[in-house]
Amino acid sequence: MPCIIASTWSFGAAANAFAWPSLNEDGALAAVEAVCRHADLDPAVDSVGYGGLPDAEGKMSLDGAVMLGPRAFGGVCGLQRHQHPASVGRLVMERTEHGLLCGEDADRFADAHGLPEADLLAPEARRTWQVWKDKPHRRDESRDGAARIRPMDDGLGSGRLFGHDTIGTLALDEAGVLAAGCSTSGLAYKVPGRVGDSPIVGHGLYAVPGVGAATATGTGELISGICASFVAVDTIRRGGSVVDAVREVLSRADALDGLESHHQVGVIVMGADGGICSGALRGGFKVAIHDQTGGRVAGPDQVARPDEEDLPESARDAMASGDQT
Ligand code: SD4
Repeated sequence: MPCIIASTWSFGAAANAFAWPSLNEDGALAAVEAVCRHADLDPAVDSVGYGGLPDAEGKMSLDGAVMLGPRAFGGVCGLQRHQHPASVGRLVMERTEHGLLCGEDADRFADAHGLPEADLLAPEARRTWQVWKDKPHRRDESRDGAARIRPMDDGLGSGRLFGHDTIGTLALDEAGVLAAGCSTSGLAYKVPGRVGDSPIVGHGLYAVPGVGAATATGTGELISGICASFVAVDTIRRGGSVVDAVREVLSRADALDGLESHHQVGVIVMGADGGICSGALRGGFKVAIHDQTGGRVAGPDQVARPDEEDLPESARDAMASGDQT
């Protein structure tokens, strides 16, 4: 079986390379956990975990999960004192009868399993939040609303996704085991308590042994609304290809009411044979793939709205000035 890891965004390339030995030595579950942990820890990636942007009150809260199949998944949401939600999710999967723990109880669960506490808010992220908080907001902007910024990836691995904070990853190991993982600090300046798609099976990630796996990134509410990862894997289960699976997700995303220019849905689908297809509602999404031949970063195979490849000029200016409101 060809071993392969595929992760969202170009910063996934460094995480894939870090996780590659785990895939070969410890299998697909260890690999997706390692990918998530690498992205969580890299403060140069202002996109996931430490270095990510906090909620509207300046608090960091992390969501994440791992999944091997419909009877083997675990996640946490609203983690505030521990750095690696996918690792805590793995413990939920392996040590409990449950699938998802939330908030302070998830942190207490991590404490009970000996995971170290960490300060999740990087000084640079705190400064960025402070600027956002102190800035007079226009009347049509909610101070309690998440940043209305579409994640854009220059493909250089910089991880500058501006207000979006997720890694989603899929791995297939030599034994043919498929695994999926997600880790995120969610949307910047989200309403405290908000949980997106990333820790929820069928939304941010899904896997069915011998069938396929999928992960999604972008605007969590849209991804949840179409159960994007479930739809992708179920398309394969019903006889479709990975290409069909991506097409199905994108056509459902594209048909949603009230789409705005900052909305994005990115998806990666992996078949049981390691075949991969990726797609995005709009341009700006990147996929990092690592196999025996090495690592590479590519644009999505399908884009539902290719004429909306680039952000409007005004949004680019805001990004260039670091204005994440
Ligand atoms: C969320 N889907 O919490 C995540 C954020 C994300 O690129 O993927 N950003 O909504």
